[in-house]
Amino acid sequence: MSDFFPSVPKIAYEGAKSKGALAFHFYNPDEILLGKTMKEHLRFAMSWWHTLCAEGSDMFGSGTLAKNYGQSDPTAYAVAKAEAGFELMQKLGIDFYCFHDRDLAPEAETLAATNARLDVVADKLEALQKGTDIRPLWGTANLFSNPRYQNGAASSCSPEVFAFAAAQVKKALELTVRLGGEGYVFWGGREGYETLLNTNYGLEQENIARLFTMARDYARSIGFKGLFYIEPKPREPMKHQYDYDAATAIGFLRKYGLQDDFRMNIEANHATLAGHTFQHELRVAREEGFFGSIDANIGDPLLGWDTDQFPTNVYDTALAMWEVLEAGGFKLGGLNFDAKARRASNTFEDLFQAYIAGMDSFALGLRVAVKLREDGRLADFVQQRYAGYESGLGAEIVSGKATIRDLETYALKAGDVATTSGKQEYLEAVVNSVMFG
Ligand code: XLS
Ligand code: NI
Ligand code: NI
Repeated sequence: MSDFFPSVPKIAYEGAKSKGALAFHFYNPDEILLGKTMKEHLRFAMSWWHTLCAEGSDMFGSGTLAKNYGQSDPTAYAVAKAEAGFELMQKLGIDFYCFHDRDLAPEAETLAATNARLDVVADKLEALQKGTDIRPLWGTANLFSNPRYQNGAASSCSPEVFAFAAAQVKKALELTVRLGGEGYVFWGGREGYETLLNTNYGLEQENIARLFTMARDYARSIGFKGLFYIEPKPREPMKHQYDYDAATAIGFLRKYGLQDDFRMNIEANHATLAGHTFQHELRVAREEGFFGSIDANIGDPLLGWDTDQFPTNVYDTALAMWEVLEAGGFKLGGLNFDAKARRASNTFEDLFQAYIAGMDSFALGLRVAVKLREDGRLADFVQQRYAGYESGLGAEIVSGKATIRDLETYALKAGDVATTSGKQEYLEAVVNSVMFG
């Protein structure tokens, strides 16, 4: 193992009572809950971009934590970054990573030279993975940073740009397959528009579907067995992002016949930007049969952009893990920390503590979700609330037997109906009693 983080030991589970600052308090990887280890339930992943690349720069100032790993040559830097990433994952006991092509290695003068650089990094990653369980949870292509993508990638007005995007996706798929990746993500990047005055909305939508279809067919042809994901996000960077939320993205996939290969990658902060809760987006994905993977982070309720903070709100993680358990758990997906330590948390120790905080928060969320299921009051309440549809009039509606005329006859005779209480406050108190009881 490399030694980029000498002050950080291998992080161990020390239990809730421990005050250790570099230890897990709730995440006990080997502990069995509902027949699976916590590690199998949670399938944590490291995000290459925030963790190994982002130095904390913002609109007003440069980075606060240098991440050049002692290298100035771009290829040597990319290789050192891979070593640092493996050290971090191994110290935290994380088995998955997520990457954009451009996180692995910076772009060179030409696409061919960039691809050659990526091959060097892929050799290194293959060597580092050997003898470990570490592999990509998913790969993706960065189709938004380079200025050529100013008008979008697949949704660009320029076929030349479309071709560059396709070439990047092809290479990113090859890397994902070569490294044993279990998924491939499309986050919309700049797929959207600023004004309809210059936009052919219909053609842009179709072209996005064309790129997805090409990618799916090519990936299958080179042996990719994993899942594709769309990661919905509204408002940023384009004012109108096409994959606004899960419902929108699912409708798109169904329209273009992509529903068998694609699932959702739900990011908490993107959900809140869309005016939804994290749980809502997971519920939509689950109920529609599109539950897939999660980008684990949290936004700031006072800010209107993607702050990508490490998740520490246990109420949110508990309700998210409730949805994950109801979906039958992760299959190929997992919990990717698409999150960065705050700019003023400017040491590598802070980065480890941020991961520990996030992993412990999801571990707590899992523990609460398991208890909520065992407690049963929430599920029982919902079952009772809709019990009317199990017999009599309700069963006739559900089975399609009742016609609109039958229902009118019924309503005319009934006079009026009794209302039932939704009991929201009681249910919120039940959640608290399970969390803290
Ligand atoms: C940006 C997205 C991005 C995706 C991968 O907001 O969260 O990081 O996860 O392209
Ligand atoms: Ni994300
Ligand atoms: Ni995001």
